[in-house]
Amino acid sequence: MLRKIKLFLSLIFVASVLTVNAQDKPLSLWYTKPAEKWTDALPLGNGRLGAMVFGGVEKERIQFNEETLWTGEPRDYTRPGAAKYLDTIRQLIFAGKQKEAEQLAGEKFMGMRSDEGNRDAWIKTVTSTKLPAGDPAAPGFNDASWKTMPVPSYEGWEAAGFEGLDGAIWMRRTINLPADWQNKEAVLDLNRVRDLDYTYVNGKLIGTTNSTDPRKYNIPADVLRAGRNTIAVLVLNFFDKGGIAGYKDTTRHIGIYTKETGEKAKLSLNGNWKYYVVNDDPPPVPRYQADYQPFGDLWLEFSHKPDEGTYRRSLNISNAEAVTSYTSNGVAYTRKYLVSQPDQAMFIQLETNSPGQLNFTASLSSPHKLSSVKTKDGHTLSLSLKVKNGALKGEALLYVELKGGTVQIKDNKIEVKNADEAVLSLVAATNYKNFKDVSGNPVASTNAQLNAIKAKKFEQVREAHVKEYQKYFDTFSILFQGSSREDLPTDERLAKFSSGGDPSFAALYLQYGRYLLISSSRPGTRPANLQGIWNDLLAPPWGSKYTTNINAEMNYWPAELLNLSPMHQPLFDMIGELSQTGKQTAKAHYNSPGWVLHHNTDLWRGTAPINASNHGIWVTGAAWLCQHLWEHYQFSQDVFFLRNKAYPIMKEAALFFNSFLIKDPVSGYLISTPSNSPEQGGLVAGPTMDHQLIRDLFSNVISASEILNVDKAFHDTLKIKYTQIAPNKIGKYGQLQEWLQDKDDTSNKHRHVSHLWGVHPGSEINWVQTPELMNAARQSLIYRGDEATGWSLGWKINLWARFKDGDHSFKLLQMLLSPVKGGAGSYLNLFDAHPPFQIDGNFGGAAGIGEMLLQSHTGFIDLLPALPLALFNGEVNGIRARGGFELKMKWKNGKLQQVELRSTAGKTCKLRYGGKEISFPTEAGGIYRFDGNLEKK
Ligand code: FUC
Repeated sequence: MLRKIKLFLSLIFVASVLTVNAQDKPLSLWYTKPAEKWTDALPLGNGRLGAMVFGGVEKERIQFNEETLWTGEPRDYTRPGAAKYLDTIRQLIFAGKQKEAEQLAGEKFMGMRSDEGNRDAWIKTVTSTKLPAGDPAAPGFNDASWKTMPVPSYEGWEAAGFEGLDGAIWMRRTINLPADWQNKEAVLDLNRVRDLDYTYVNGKLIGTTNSTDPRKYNIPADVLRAGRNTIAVLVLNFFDKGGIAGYKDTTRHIGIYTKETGEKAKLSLNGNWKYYVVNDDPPPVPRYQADYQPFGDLWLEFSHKPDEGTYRRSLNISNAEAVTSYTSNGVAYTRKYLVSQPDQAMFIQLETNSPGQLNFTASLSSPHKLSSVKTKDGHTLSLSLKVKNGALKGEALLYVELKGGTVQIKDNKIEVKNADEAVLSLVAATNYKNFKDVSGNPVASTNAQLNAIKAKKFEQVREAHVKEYQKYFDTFSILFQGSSREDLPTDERLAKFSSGGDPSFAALYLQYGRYLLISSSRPGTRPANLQGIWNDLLAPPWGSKYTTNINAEMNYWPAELLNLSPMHQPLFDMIGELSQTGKQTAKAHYNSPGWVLHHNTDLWRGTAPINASNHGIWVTGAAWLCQHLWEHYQFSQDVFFLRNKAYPIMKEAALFFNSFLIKDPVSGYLISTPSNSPEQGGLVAGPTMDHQLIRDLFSNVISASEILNVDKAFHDTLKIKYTQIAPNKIGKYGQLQEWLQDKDDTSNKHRHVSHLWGVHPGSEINWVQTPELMNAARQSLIYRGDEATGWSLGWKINLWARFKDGDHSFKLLQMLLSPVKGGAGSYLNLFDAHPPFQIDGNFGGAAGIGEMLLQSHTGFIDLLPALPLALFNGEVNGIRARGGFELKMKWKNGKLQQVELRSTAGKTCKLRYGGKEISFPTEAGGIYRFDGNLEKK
């Protein structure tokens, strides 16, 4: 009876969810098979904890993250004395000596890397380590007890199941050679090895290389034998991808050939090689910035298989819950997964419709070398870890609660037998407190987190979770009508989207972008990094950190427009922290007041230039981030925020540029130098993008100081300087110049379209005020072409929307929403592929669809400014406009039918549609309705 009541109550609950959001059904990603790859798995998150659910039946993997687990430690990233070289670098650039400028900057101007370990000593140790069984290079060595790994591994042996393996590793194999190879000179071709190798044939050292050069080693005539020959390589991998990498082109094999017959008679050495880890603790490699880390994996094992055709896994983004369901021998099994913000934990409820039939084991593991799993009590496992080469430690607890059945823990594995239902709770924490302080206690934190939820029932935490999530998600809804493929699994929909039809898939994609932002950037957490909060790799691409010359900002393009303003807060918090560290960098590197940020930052809020000087010295990160503060004010009209949070930081950023800008000796304009147009063309004077960014910052600081009635003198200075900054220029090909000189290459297809910043996300170039520049910018984008990496497609979608070419914009959306085939597109879980996975494209794409429907960057609210044919029928509710407005719109056959506008700040509203403009005063809280001709209703 109790069960029936519960079922009834949960049906009511589901029904109420449906009425809250009429689009529940389309708002799901679903599949008919479990995830094979990480990018097939479904993401969950509460801004701090992230999880990737694979949905396996016999073996379920839930990979999880905690957003503060990074490598590194709090430290000063600036290079003392760097500023001494600034003038010389500038003079070299002005004298046309770019390479010299880059070299000097590379040596004297980049930030400080973390400490290097004693590599030479380690190499000495590992190369002289004797194995008890003898010399592994020797032909007679017995490697029967060694395991095997596939060779070559272009993406590193990590990709072949050896995640986290760095160190000194022997790799061996034998090969039978024809009798007539004896006494012949030969070549051993391994191509790339990461990083250093000592390569032996039949016990003789034939080569060693410590670079990325291809390995083609000569084998002297007296080395090869008829029959069995032994190849042994001691591979030393210091960091990141390891092993014999071979050829990227997989049709080319590594191998061996005689000089006489040449490469065409090469015998392949591809295949399984024996390996033995001599030492997996190489000394630290100096790093400019830190890497975001995976935390661990939760594994569930079942000893049954699904009945044919019954399996389904899904992610419902209207309530942030994943479900895996199937029947096995006619018994139904359902797992529900959620990551709760109110309860700061992941919960998995496992149910069956046949009481007593639930049997499974649950265990924890971690890719971190310094990690261990222990049994805490009869219901709880703990996972403790420490990041290698860093200050952070992590702790996770997995707790199980049953209805019926028994639980016991054996060999650190939870065993559940004959249960009716089980609920697993996972909590995790680190010792990170803030970017300067790692004195937290993760054991105490996780104990407290678990104690707070132990007594709660799953339905209770689920209800609180859904309520909290929908507070954000339900502020916006969207419908694109037309033929739909909602009845197909998401992977099939994705495969078909670019061939047309299925406009509701675009709506799903937009809402998925909002889902991902809510899941990776809740108020009080760290901002979404390059992968949001989802990462399974110890050495993720670009450290999965924050690249500020496009990627970090793109993550937040949907925040205001698509009604997720609270999700913007973590970025503002980070900007506040960067303004502190950036002050030290401004002083040490430029001897300037204010704050500066270059093209990357990390958990520790590094602001100094990193990597190569030709692209690492890019000075306008703070200007771009400050645009987000101003945009938040624009959309919210929140003067308190402007006065207390935004303006002080914006002003400090402007103070930096006020001192940094110098007079161009040729044109006399104020220019930004040294810098670069991300990430091409090298170190230059006056890239167009910088000037657009600095003008934007100056103009926003000027407006803010007028609104707040402060800093009159500084306001006046900026007003003068604003007019002296080098202007946008149209070049000889009708293009918008990317650089100060008219030197654009019209065949340049580079992914960055930095000089179009003024079109989007900036606004100084637009059809109303600067139509010539708008045309030139459009021409530049035509030259750049459509093909691009994921985030670059995301940017171009927004740009074509600003050019008011909805169809072109949609075409790029179709490219972004295509299955990954080597290039850009989307993975099966609709994560954006740069490739590899980078979340920015998801956010850029979502915002771009919004820009097709509404733009408000020129003082007017433009309704349906770039509506593509493919989205000719639809409605949106909750889209936001600058000035403090929220809109509800319906359109049919490409024509606006009705619009309802809510004013949140009581400002005058200017609407524009179909060549008609209207302007009217509003009252805060007022609602204003119009028909498709902007006539009042
Ligand atoms: C910038 C881009 C790359 C990549 C990286 C994270 O450096 O140029 O394409 O997105 O950031």
